[in-house]
Amino acid sequence: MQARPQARTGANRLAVLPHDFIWGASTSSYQIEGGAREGGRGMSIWDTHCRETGRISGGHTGDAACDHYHRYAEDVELMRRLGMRAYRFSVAWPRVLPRGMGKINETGLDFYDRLIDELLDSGIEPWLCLYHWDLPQALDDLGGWTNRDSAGWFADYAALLARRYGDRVRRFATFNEPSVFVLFGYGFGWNAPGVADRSAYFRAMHHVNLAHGRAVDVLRSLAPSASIGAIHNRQKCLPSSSSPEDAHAAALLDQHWNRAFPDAQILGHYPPDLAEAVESWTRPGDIAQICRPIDWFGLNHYAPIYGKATVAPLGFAWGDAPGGIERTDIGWPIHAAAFRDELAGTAVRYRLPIYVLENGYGGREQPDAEGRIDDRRRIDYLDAYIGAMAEAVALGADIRGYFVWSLLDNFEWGSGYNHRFGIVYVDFDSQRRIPKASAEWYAALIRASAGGPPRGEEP
Ligand code: IFM
Repeated sequence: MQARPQARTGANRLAVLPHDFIWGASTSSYQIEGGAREGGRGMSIWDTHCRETGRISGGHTGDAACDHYHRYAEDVELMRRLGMRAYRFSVAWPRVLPRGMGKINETGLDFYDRLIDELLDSGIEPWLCLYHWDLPQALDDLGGWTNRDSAGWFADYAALLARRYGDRVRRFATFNEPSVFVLFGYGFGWNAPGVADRSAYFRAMHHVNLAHGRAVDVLRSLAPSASIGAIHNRQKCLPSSSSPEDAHAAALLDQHWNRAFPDAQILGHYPPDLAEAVESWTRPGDIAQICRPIDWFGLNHYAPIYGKATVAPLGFAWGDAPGGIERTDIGWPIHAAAFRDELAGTAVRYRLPIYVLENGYGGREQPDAEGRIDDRRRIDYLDAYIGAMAEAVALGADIRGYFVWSLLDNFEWGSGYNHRFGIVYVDFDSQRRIPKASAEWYAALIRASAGGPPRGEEP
């Protein structure tokens, strides 16, 4: 490890955080595990997508990723040394159910047994996310999320995980960023399964919401002491120009990106401009099935996003940020006050305890001649964003934890291995891990932050 820097988000600024505030890190199965052909794992839609020419920068795949499938103990030890209290990971559905349903793969289940036990032995609380985008290919062959049966497939998968891990895992999340994988996977066709179709998009949206509600019920009945949430990206949607058409597109983007899932799941209705399109896929009782009580809101945030007017198929397009804005190395705008506002707005809108389950800086850093990675710009970003989170707490938002994205540099979807989000550098040739300066900074911040006021009752 490198020399220990002091946390700059000084103890004063963090004194508003509750004394048992949870500091952790998040990852996801396809992005780090590798071992794609090992232990009986089935194919996922990302295995397929990565093999389609031109989909992923450099033709990269998650076949090896960070080799976490074999190196999980080393990764847990890293987190322990950094002082993390919690780790959010996802289970690869095709690793435990190679065809998505039916025959169970014990070898796959054993892997997560070992990971969970290693975490618990190290004093790190496991936060298990059921779905971070790697749908079994066999289910996609049946229509994937566009098939209404997907809600039942997901409920059965949730039951398997609750029965197997519910004795040791208390924190369960249903989906990570449903609006991203549904919009990019079925609306724009950029992500797996690469579909760009208006009807498929709205069907998938509704079925993912149904699957969420079904899974919440299953988890409650099979793991009665579980604390259950869902993870949504919340980002300010701004117009990419001063035209009224772009202003309208940004407002529409907000309904699709920020509200289609949490409004349905927590408030029991779809945003106004989506309701009619979803209606044709809705059956009596669906909204009640979707809107099941949950215990917390998992919030992911990186940067504002920009809407641009277009006619088809959804009435908005992904716009560029205007010039003159400070950006991360990979080009995402840096705007910490927007994070504060999203946190404060989410607290008021949904009235649930919030855990920040993703926030981080995308860079391209490489080790220097001495093998050190001095990622100052990531530290500056994290310092500003964690400070903004503390401001939201001071404004009254009930925020109970922060998980940095990500523990490790990993497979960043369409960008392959070119964008690095880790606080720990990964040399993808040797699989050597090198904690960056930001890892030491984060460890110092965790040490410095203990000691705020107690908070309300834990769900
Ligand atoms: O890497 C992703 C993650 O899988 C979902 N949220 C955003 C991250 C950075 O793009």
